[in-house]
Parts: sequence; C-alpha cells; structure tokens
Amino acid sequence: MKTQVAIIGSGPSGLLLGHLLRAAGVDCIIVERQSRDYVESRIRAGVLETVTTDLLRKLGIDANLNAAGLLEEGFNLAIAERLIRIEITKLTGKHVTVYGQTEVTRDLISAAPDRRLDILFQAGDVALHDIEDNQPYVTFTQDGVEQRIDADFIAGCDGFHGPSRKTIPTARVREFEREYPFGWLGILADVPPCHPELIYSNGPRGFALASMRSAARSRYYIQVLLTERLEEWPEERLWDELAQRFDSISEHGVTRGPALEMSIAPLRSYVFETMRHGRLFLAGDAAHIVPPTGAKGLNLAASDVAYLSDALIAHYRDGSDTALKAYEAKALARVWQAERFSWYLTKLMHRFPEDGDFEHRMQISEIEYVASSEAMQRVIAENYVGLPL
Ligand code: RFL
Ligand code: PHB
Repeated sequence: MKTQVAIIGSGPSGLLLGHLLRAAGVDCIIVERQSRDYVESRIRAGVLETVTTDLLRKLGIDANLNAAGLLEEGFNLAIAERLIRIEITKLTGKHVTVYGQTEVTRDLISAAPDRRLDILFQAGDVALHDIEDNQPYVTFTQDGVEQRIDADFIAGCDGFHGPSRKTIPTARVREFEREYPFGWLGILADVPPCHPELIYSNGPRGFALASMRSAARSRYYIQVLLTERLEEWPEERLWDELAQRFDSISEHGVTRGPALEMSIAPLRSYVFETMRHGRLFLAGDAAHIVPPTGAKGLNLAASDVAYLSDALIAHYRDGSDTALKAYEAKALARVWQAERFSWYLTKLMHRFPEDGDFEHRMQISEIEYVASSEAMQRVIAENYVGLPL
C-alpha cells in the first residue's frame, strides 16, 4: 500500500488528524492494533475545550455533539463542606462541553467511510521503518498476512504504550516525568448526576470528582492508593464512599445504580521533548501524559493535531515546510502550559501520602484564597477552558 501520511493509532489524535487531512484532500491510512469494538467502548475523557469542539464543527462531525453535548458555564472546587464555584463563562466568555471521548471516537469512526478515511483495525506487530529517510514505511500483520504501507510521513498517534515514540533514538531525547502515588478509581452509571456542574473535591478522605455524561448518566472518581485493587471495591463500597463525599455538598445527592464500567487509572505527568524525528511526528498521549485533574489529555491531543494537520496540508498545498519545522516548538509550548495546570490542580486537590498537616493547611489556604479572589478564579477558569491555539 502507498499513501501520503501513515497514521498509527485510532484514538482521538489519529482519528482527528485523519479527518482533517482527508478534508483537505491529503491521502492517509490509519493503522490500529485493537478491534473497532474495543476502541469504541473505551471509557475515558469527558470534558471538551472549544479547541476540540471547534475541530469537530469544522469537520461537520458535530450532529451528536450538538444534540447531546452539555454546555458548562462553571465548575466547582470543594474543600471539606465548602463549594467554590468557578464561573468560567463569566470570567472568560467561554464554556466547556461535557461530551464523552467514547462518543467522540464513535462519531469519528462512523464518519470515516463516507470521507474515504481508511482505518485498518486489528493490525498486529506494527513497526515503523526508515523514519530518518524520505521514504519511511510501516509494517504490520492483518489476518496473518504481512502488510506494508509506504508513506511520505508517519504520524505517531498511538498513545503512551505505542511503538512510535520508542522508534526515536534516545540520544536526541529528553524525558520529563512525575508519577503520583495514587490513581483514580472511576465508575460510570446510568443515574442522574448529583450536581448540575462538575465538583472536584478535596475532602478529609482524599480527592473525589463528580462528573457526568448526560442528565441521565454519571461519572465519578475517587483517589485510591496504587496498591488498591478493583476487587477491593465492590460497587456498594464505592457508592457509600461517594455519598460521604458528595451528599452534603451537592444539589441532589448521589443516586446509586449498577456500574456500566469501573476501572483504576494511575496518574502521571510526562513529556517526551521530541515530537518530531525525521519523517515521524508524534501527537497526543504518544508524546505527553497529564494527570486527568483539569481534563487536558484529549484536548491536548486535539491541539497537537490542529497544528500538525495545518503543517502537513501546507506541505502538500503550498510546498512549504515552514509549519512542519515549527510543529514541535508550537505544540510543546501548549503542552507545557497544560502540564503545569494539571499538576497544579492535582497538587491542590489530592491527599499525598507523604504530606503532613502543614501541606494540607497550605492546600486549604490556597483554596480559600481562590474563593476570595476573582483574579485567582480567572487564572483557573482561563486554564480550564483551554489556552488559545
Ligand atoms: P489514545 O486514546 O491512547 O489512542 C492511541 C491509540 O493507539 C492505539 N495503539 C496502537 N495502534 C497500532 N499499533 C500499536 N502498536 C498500538 N499501540 C497503541 C491504541 O489502541 C489507541 O487506539 O491516545 P490519543 O489519541 O493521543 O488520545 C489521548 C486521550 O485518549 C487521553 O489524553 C485522554 O483520555 C485523557 N483523559 C482526559 N482527557 C481530557 O481531555 N479530558 C478528560 O476529561 C479526561 N479524562 C483521561 C480522563 C484519561 C483517563 N485515563 C483512563 C487515562 C480520564 C481518565 C480516567
Ligand atoms: C470525566 O468526566 O471523565 C472527567 C471529567 C473531568 C476530569 C477528568 C475526567 O478532569
């Protein structure tokens, strides 16, 4: 097979990039390790910045988003029994949209055939070759048959565990990493949300988040130690815990229901400070991870591919490589800002096992300062809605 851009991975970054390139008449093929069912049922992000919704609207893949997305004009920070509303629309003129990554992914995959975006699912042993040459290629197996795609460029959109990043020689690379000593235990259930807007809570029992997917579907998370296992958390135990955290501070209190999904995700901050090597460009989680506090991961994937698609389109349309050369610096500048905000909110809202009473008092006084200062609220709101492209 031959194409202009070979894309590894059909998560949000690979799918958005594929659609943006196809909309401009650039040929591309997506190669994905998992099945379509698997990709479409992964439960992850829930909060979209306008950077992300604007891309979906520009592509015209926004019918479900417009019908089901919830426009949020504020969110809440809670400390103990106190709720502090960050009025994001009043402070920034913008909003965020609650619409699941699962739904974004389904919408992008369903729109692919009509737009002649080929996605090859269940590709095994995906490997990248000759990325430093002008004719890189990708090999993989499908139904036991060896396949090869020759391309002008390869886009590594294969998430944190994919092969693309590992193809770049380590001599050129700087890695920055912070692992947190806890994870998020999440539950998704068809019950009405406890509150009309998200609540990020730092309570005596640690961090908890009340989020949602719709007026009838809730998503909750609590902070757990990395040593804790899912089996230690029968649904009723988690609902009891969530009721303790949210019943007194939320408008409706926690409604219980059977779990559609439960999982534990570790928290990590990570930046791989090389987003381009030769003809390989990295985007999304393949190049950086943020802890989910602040909801930046999927939105960073979207901003990376907004820059990358513009640069690739300029290469084919105008024969200009100026934007391709600028991609890494432009993307990393925004990545570091989102890393900072996610790290700040993670530090502010979680209980760190190594921290003592002094650090907790520092959190309380910072949150009280936020409550009393419109300037602080504006800083948080501006970062939450997403910095401009
Ligand atoms: P993805 O989504 O990981 O997709 C990568 C794709 O590459 C495929 N792949 C391969 N394909 C071919 N060959 C191989 N060898 C391959 N290895 C892997 C994978 O199967 C997959 O399909 O990366 P992408 O596209 O960069 O998207 C990033 C986002 O998924 C991620 O940043 C967000 O989910 C993070 N995140 C959140 N982000 C937000 O913006 N807002 C949120 O509210 C939010 N909440 C979250 C989150 C992530 C979470 N977890 C589970 C880590 C909440 C959680 C709990
Ligand atoms: C979610 O609804 O899954 C969600 C919302 C906000 C976050 C992270 C995850 O910061």
